[in-house]
Amino acid sequence: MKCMGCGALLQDTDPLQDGYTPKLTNKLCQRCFKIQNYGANIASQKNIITEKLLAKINREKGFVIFLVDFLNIYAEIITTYQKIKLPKIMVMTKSDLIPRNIKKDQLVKNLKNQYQIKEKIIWVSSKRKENLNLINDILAQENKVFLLGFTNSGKSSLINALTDSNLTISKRANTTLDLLKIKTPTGFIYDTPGFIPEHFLDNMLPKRQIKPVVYQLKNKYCLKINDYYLASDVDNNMILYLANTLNVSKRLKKEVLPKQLEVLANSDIIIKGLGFIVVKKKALITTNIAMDLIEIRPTIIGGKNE
Ligand SMILES: Nc1nc2c(ncn2[C@@H]2O[C@H](COP(=O)(O)OP(=O)(O)OP(=O)(O)O)[C@@H](O)[C@H]2O)c(=O)[nH]1
Ligand SMILES: [Mg+2]
Repeated sequence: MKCMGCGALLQDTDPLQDGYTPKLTNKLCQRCFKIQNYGANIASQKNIITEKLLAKINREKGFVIFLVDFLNIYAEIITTYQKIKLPKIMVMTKSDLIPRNIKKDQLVKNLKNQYQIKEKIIWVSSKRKENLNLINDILAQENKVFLLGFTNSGKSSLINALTDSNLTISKRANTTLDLLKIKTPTGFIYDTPGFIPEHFLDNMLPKRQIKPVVYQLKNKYCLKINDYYLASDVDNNMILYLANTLNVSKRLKKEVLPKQLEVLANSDIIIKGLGFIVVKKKALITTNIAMDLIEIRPTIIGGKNE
């Protein structure tokens, strides 16, 4: 029997392993029980290997809905999406978090251009139940649908919003651990374990709608985001699309930051797992953030990248 929250095989022998339950007649493993009932913050250590999961799905027949969260889109995510051979669609979820100043349809256009995505992209919110009819239309047409995406993109939340299932949802990575087949009125939808990015910051998800914060940063100042620093060699404007829960302030530059990035005007500096920062002017950016957590792209918000 599989745990109905995360898909792990239920077992009553090793409390330290996934799927443990003291009683095999339970529907949930102990971890899911604790997350669902006490809001426990427990991450599984299971190693989800992207290539293995992709190969498994690519052997199947069916339709793929690939979920992305607009704050966390970067090359690794798009490359993984492109490796899916089944007919597919990209769905940008958590639309309730997208700031009001961003026109969602324009954002979709920018994403399609930037990442050369041929398939349709639609946006939904599981929290506000927005556009769920578009997903229901797909479910009505396809009898076997796989919901794929990186960890925390909101796959299990979407299935819970669409059906009366009780999948485990959490803000930590690695919540769903194996495929779980869920009945829909006309077929099946599969919840799947999230792909795990090679490098990212876990546990930094925003709870409320993002308010982009604009910093006018004179070049003798730097930005402090929790323990991360960013500075520009010229007076610059930076617009932060980050969780409102982060501690952001402006500080005088004191020491030289070890890493350097050259960015064009209107670039996004993506901090994987955190969100992104739009840099308005061409600059040399210095920072203490590890380079494998960072990616630069022309901004998806709009503006000439030069
Ligand atoms: N604001 C908002 N938050 C959402 C939405 N959908 C999911 N979330 C949050 O995103 C986090 C991750 O949700 P999950 O449904 O567990 O994500 P997942 O893709 O199933 O994650 P894994 O099982 O680890 O792959 C949770 O904190 C959810 O509450 C949404 O539409 N809006
Ligand atoms: Mg899940």
